[in-house]
This record gives sequence, structure tokens and C-alpha cells, in this order.
Amino acid sequence: MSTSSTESSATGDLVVLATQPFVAETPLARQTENLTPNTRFFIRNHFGVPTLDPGAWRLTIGGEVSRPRTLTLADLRALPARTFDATVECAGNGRSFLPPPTEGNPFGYGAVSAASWTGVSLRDVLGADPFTGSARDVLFVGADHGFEKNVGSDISFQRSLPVEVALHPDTLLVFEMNGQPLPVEHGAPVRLLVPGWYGVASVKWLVEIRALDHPFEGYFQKQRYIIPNEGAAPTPVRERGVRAIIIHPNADEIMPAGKVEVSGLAWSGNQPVARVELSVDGGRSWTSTDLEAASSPYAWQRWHMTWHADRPGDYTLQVRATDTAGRTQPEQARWNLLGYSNNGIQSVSVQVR
Ligand SMILES: Nc1nc2c(c(=O)[nH]1)N[C@H]1C(S)=C(S)[C@@H](COP(=O)(O)O)O[C@H]1N2
Ligand SMILES: [Mo]
Repeated sequence: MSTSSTESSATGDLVVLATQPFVAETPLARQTENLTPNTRFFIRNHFGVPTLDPGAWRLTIGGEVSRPRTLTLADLRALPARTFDATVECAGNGRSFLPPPTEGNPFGYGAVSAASWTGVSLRDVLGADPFTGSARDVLFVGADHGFEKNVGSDISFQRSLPVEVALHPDTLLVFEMNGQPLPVEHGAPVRLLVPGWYGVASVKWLVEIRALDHPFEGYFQKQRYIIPNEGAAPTPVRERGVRAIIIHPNADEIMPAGKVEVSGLAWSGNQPVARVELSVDGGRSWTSTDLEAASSPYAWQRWHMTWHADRPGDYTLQVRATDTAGRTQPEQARWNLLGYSNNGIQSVSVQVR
């Protein structure tokens, strides 16, 4: 286990929230490219970073599968590779703006980044008729582990997917990020990518896939990454909510009267964003911005608009995204114990002088 190399290589580009485990977000002002450079990509670890030798790495496939086996990196690379862009967002992104404060890392709006991912479809890895008739849930096990005080023992990072999500052609086992070998802090040598879901589903340092004959009930599945409901089963954190953020201008910026280029990013879960609207009067009126086309259904999109800020004063800028499935952002997200899925509309105050 070592986290020191991660810290020294990442701190220049990231805002570090915690070092043990390492958690860091991308500063908003540095979300300047359509794809986030690897050194600027946010990091969310629950344990220390395991160092896995790619040559010695093995992926065990077992449980309720037709053909239990062990694969090498060369076995994965022999399958047809797929590359597409996808945003990854932590379910805790924007948590610090959810009043009152909740448990968890106090993320601003930077626990989100986008990359071009290369890997193989898990479906191709598993092959035809992969599961026995008893398979109900597919478990993914990371090599990272540690003492979890809420459990009282040493546990590894484990998450499951419904069979149909595991078999979706866009669910990948990834070994390259932005055309480079997957960096160690992002799960090298191989991570899972569930492209439209909150980041927690995309298990890093993947070492085992096990089909279960029952729903997985592990800590990160049932105690965390859930939204409690009064008198009903909790809602698991799954597909990302739709959201837009303002990158320019900065919060509390003081600007001379005249033309202001307002710009930012917008994304959803399994489909692109259809519309981003801007309000400069605290949400009373909204105007459509210019929205760039999505490079993939899972990738964020840039939007921009010229605001004629001719009259001096204090302004509240807000943006609201709507996706191609018709989902839009709530004015304020529902408060929940662990502060997940806050896709409430962002407000940025600026002064025109
Ligand atoms: N093995 C493992 N996988 C993991 C995690 C982890 O701690 N261990 N964190 C998850 C969470 S909560 C998020 S948001 C994403 C973050 O991916 P990144 O660090 O590459 O940005 O990884 C997910 N996969
Ligand atoms: Mo996360």
C-alpha cells in the first residue's frame, strides 16, 4: 500500500480533501478541457491504493457462472477493444451545498471529471450464456481493503450490479484512460466502468467477478451509497442525475459592465443533455444557451452564452439542464443523510461594476 506517489503527483492539479484515504477534487476553474487530463481527474478512494503488478494481475471469474476461470491482462487485450468518452461523477459531488451539512467528504462541484476510456465489454469477457440459472447479482471485488469502523472488521471494496447492467455492452473492463495506461490511482491495471452511473459502481483495482444467487448486501451496497426513505426500502445510488455547472465566471467575481462569456459543463446519466438554460435574475427568467453536441451518450457537454451585463449591480447566475429523456434539475435536491445526488440548481453570485 502506498499513497505518497499519488499525493505528490496529484496535488498540483487537484484540491485535496483527505490523504488517508486519498480524496481530491478538480478545481472548477481547471475544468477547461472537454476531457480531463489524467493528473487533473478527481480521485475518490475508500482505502489505501493497492499496487498491482500488471504482469502478475489475475481476474478471477466465479460463482454462478457457466465457466469459472482466471484471466490475465493479455487475455483481456486479445478481445475487441472499445473506446468512448464518459463522465465519472461521485454521488457526493456538490454535497457541501446541501443544507444543512451532512456526513461525508465536503465536495464542492469538482468530484466529477471526464475521460476517453478504452477497454473491453464485460459481456465479451463473459461470453455467451455466461451465468447459471441461479445468478441474481454480479459482484465486483477491488484489491483495496482496510478496517471499516462501521463494520468492525477489515473489508475490501465490493459492489454489485444487476445481471442486465453487467451484460450491457457499454459496461467495460477498462485498461486505458485518455490513451494512456490506466493510472494507479484510477484503478490500474483494470477497473470496471459503468458509464452512466455514479462513480461508486465503477470498481477500481478489479480482481474478482462473482455471480451470486442472492442480492449482494455488503457495506458499500446497503449501508453507504443509498438514500434512506421513511418507511420504505432505501433508494440505491445508481444512474447519475442531470446537472449543469457554471465554470465561468467564478463565484464572487467582480466584472466591468459589458459582454460576459458565461460557460460551463452539463451532463446526465445514460443519455445526453438536450438543453441548458441560464438565468441571471435568480431564477425568474431563463434563456437557452448554446450547447455543444455530446461526443457519447455518457459524456458531458460544454455550453456557453454571451450575457450583456450592461447595468451595474449584484447578480445571481443559475443554470438548469434538461436531458433527452426529459429529466431536469430540482431547484433544491432532497436533503439526505449521506448527502448523495445533490443535483440542485447551482447559484453563482457576481458583481457588475
Ligand atoms: N476499488 C475501489 N473502487 C472504487 C472506489 C474505491 O474506493 N475502491 N471508489 C469509488 C467511488 S465512490 C468513486 S466516485 C469512483 C472514483 O473514481 P476515480 O477515483 O477514478 O475518480 O471510484 C469508485 N471505485
Ligand atoms: Mo463516489
